[in-house]
Amino acid sequence: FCHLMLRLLWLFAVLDAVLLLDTGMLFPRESSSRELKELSGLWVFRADKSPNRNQGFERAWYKSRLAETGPVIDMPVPASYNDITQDSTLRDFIGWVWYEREVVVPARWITDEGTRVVLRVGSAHYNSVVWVNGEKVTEHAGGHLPFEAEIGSLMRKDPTRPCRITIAVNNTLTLETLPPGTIQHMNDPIKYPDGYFVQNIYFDFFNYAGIHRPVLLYTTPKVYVDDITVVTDFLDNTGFVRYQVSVKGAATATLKVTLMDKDGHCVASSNEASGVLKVVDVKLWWPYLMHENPGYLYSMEVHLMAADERSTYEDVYALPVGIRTVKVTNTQFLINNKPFYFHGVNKHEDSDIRGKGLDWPLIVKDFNLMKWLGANSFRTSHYPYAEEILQMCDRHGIVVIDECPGVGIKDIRSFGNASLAHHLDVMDELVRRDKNHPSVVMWSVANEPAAEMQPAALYFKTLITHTKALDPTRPVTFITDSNYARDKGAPYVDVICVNSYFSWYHDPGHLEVIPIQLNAQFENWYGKYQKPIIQSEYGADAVPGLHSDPPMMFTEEYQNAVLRSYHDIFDQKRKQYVIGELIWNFADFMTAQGITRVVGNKKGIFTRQRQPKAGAFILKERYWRLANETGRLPPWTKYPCSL
Ligand code: GCB
Repeated sequence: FCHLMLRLLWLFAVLDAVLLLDTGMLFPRESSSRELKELSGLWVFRADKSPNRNQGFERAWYKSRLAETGPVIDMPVPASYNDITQDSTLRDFIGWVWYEREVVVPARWITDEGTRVVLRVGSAHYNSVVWVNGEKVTEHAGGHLPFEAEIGSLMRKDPTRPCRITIAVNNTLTLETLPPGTIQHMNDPIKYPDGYFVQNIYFDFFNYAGIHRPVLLYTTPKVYVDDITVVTDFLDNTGFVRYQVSVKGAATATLKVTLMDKDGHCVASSNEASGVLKVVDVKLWWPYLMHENPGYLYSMEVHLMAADERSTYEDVYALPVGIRTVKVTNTQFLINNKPFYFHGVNKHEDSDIRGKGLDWPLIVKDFNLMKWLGANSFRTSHYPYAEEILQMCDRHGIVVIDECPGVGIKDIRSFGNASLAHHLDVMDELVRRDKNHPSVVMWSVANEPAAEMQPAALYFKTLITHTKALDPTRPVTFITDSNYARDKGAPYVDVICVNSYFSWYHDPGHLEVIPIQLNAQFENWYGKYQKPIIQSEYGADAVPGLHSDPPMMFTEEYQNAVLRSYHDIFDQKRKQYVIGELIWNFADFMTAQGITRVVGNKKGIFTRQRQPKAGAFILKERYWRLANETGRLPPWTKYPCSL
């Protein structure tokens, strides 16, 4: 009993911390009280190619139809705009681009004053300003995360007009954006044309831009469920779901909260806005290959009723809930108190033509490939991925290390107060968006920052403690490279993640250095911090179809040899404190042009078109073997029959 009380007290304490974020960012879902209208498809588009990129604002392009301001083209949404046309100046464009779409909504959305109409942008790169019928409704700094604005009242001003949505998006990166970058003006008239400037970036992926995720309109009643937070635990075969529902639009409302199992049976219920739901004979959420029934989700249905002098309001929202726990010891990562070994991949949101635009065929293909490979996890290198992807992870039991866009923090000026304040805001937005996903088991606050610089120690201490305070239920990491001087964040993290490219960037061509250098890497980090370690990146470029034996760099044989050599050391260290290995990268991806990149980064084990290189088969054999050893596979899945 005592044990149970302690559990419940813990649940209450941590939930209060998660609640510090008081406004919600619930994923828009249809229900009996909510309608949804996707604005995917063709938008009107114009890049502002004026010398200062500011003509659109100076001439107020949002005030009229975009086509009336000058030449426009068709642009699909969601998609990056870079690879859609044959125009290299649009591919490499830096500055403001303008999107526009006219929408007609059902009349009742306008006539019913008790309806809220919300415009939501899943993500746009990077800075966005949004107008409806020429009036500014919101702006947002940073890509990868959603933002929204209530626009019903504005639409009601002139119900006869269709609703014209204008979104201006600017992909310029500065020292204070995430990721950071710099704009460099080249003033030498002998070398450069007049007004020439470039965007410098410090990360290794193409700076795709545009509206990358769906834009939609959705409705809620005037009194509505604004947010739901759940924190889960279990003891023996009883599960606990501590929850909190935030209501907006009324001081009081009646709530009914019901937890349903997969078959639609109610397993627990309550009439309170917050409390603990007790689930007998709980079915836990398990990772793929760790259990015969991975990714089990309950559905928490929240039913709200409220009234004012004019009307009554009813709102319904259903949140998928997975019941599981996550803990870290000095040497282990525990999911539901069982050791979990990450055998997975690093990904990118990246593909031909659409760039970083959300694409369902690609998402489903990638999940099929990950499952084929026997991967149980991935890291969202180097920015938050679409919520639709995390929902797939919840359902399929794919474990996620959720990374914020803190990549390429290399300049000392990017450790200043303004940068830190923005980084903290981005972590707030990320935790607010992803806190309820059972698949998300750890936050990553940055990738390979220049953490040896003096201000980094305080920067990362503040950032990591802030993140832990936001969400005490998940461990926090930051990703370092093999330079030991860059350990300034290490004292504060729960898990050490290290990227290393022995025999590639260091001692290129010398495969024989891998065992000694990798061994030293692990011993040094563990010796100093006694924290579990994930090899968060390792790999080698392989141009598909390029062969040589003995292996040479850039051939499929060399990639194989690097993988095998790393795996030998992982097999020694995973018996001690190494808790995971994530290949760099799942698939080839586009980068900026440069002398080390031949049409992009070729470290994928799949090509950009998702066909396997030889390395994919090595990884497949290994991952299924690891799953058989570390997981709890039922006999009939012991080995995929294709092996
Ligand atoms: C890294 C980076 C990743 C790069 C990779 C590479 O350490 O984290 O963004 O793409 O190395 O291939 O150079």
